[in-house]
Amino acid sequence: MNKRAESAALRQVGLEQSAFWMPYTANRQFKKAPRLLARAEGMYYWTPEGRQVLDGTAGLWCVNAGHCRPKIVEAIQRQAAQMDFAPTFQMGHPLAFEFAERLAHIAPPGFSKVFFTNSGSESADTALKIALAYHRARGEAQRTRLVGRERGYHGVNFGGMSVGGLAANRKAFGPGLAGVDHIRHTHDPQRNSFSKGQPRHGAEFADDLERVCALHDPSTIAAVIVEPVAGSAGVLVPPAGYLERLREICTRHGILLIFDEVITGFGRLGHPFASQRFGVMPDLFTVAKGMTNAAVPMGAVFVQQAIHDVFMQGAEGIELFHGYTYSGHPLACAAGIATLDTYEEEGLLTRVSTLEKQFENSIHSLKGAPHVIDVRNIGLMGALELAPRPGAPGRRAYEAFVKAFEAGVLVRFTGDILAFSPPLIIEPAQIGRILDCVRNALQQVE
Ligand code: PXG
Repeated sequence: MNKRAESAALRQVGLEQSAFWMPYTANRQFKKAPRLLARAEGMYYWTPEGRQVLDGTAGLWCVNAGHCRPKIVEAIQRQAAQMDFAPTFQMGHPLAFEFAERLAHIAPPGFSKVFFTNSGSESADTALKIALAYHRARGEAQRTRLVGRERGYHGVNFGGMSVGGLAANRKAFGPGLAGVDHIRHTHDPQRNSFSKGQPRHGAEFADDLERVCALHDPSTIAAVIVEPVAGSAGVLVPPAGYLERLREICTRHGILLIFDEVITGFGRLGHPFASQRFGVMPDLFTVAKGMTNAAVPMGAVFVQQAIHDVFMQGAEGIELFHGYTYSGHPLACAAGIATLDTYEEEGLLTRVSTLEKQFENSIHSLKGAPHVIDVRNIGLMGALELAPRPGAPGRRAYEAFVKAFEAGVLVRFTGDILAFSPPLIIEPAQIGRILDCVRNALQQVE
């Protein structure tokens, strides 16, 4: 379909009555004034009318190598024609083995096993289940409690929702998993606002885990799950020393530490994974998004060899009664291998270290712009927090987002926070353009 026919077809649908119940969207508001994207390449989207939009969010924190990269496109096309699907339950296909090997190769030492899922949500639930089953296999079946953190996001399935700590994502859906508790979040605007990189204050927030341990008896706790940098909550960067202390407490009590690297993985912080940036190793970590450059949905859990080995004892048989029809889907594996090739050829997993300072300076130059009460950043993740408009929380960020989109820049808003996570191929001038555009948008918002 040519561009004109395409937009005509979209108009005919009559979006207000559309069958599409959109995820995480104010459906009635959106359908009255839709914002559609029809094509993408590199750093840009195009609307159905052909208007170019600079992508300041890498889609949804996921298109790390930029859009429609030729190698990835070709790999998917080739694989779709060669073998569309093959089971990975008691069967296999070479690409799944190859991709797992390639992933283990870029992971920190020891993470030699990879369990495939199809999304970040499935990765979180898979990691939690592996943690429970691991303790049981070692004869510590009493370790059934799971600990998350306030303002954490681990997807929307029941496990991830239960350990998650964003109230809006939980309140409509009942009590969630039993045996879940939360430690406090790390946000401390009084001491840490306008921090560049890791905030100075707040390592002691990790001690809140000791409170939870004392309350429940640490020998009942299976795992603690946190995002190394909380993304969805609006880029909450861990205070210096915080992750180290969390690691130390978990180790002392025999609790597994799970990092949710769905956003931080694949180069966002200038290293393949955030654990490498912070020099703190979890026992398990989850990924998705940038794993296939988002071209085909896929996620995974990386597992330490020693944890995996616990499952490989005893009589032979299915060691972990868990998996998805599409675990290791051929199209996703083909996309993933081509994604890793692209990352390697262009040095994208470490490129952010060359962009980080300029990004930091650009985003912090908005200190003093209208409504801005905090600026925070690390790697190629950043957030501007706005003072809420009295009586209308969230409106300012929404209106700034719409204004920026109309001016040709896509950013992300959540509550009164504007978040930035551009593709890792971004050029310095494009960083400047995104933030200039947002500055203009803020000047137009009441
Ligand atoms: N863990 C983390 C840390 C995430 O950020 C998930 C799990 C769930 O992944 P799936 O693939 O099931 O969606 C995520 C997803 C946003 C935003 O702008 C963030 C996500 C998804 C959509 C929007 O805050 N993160």
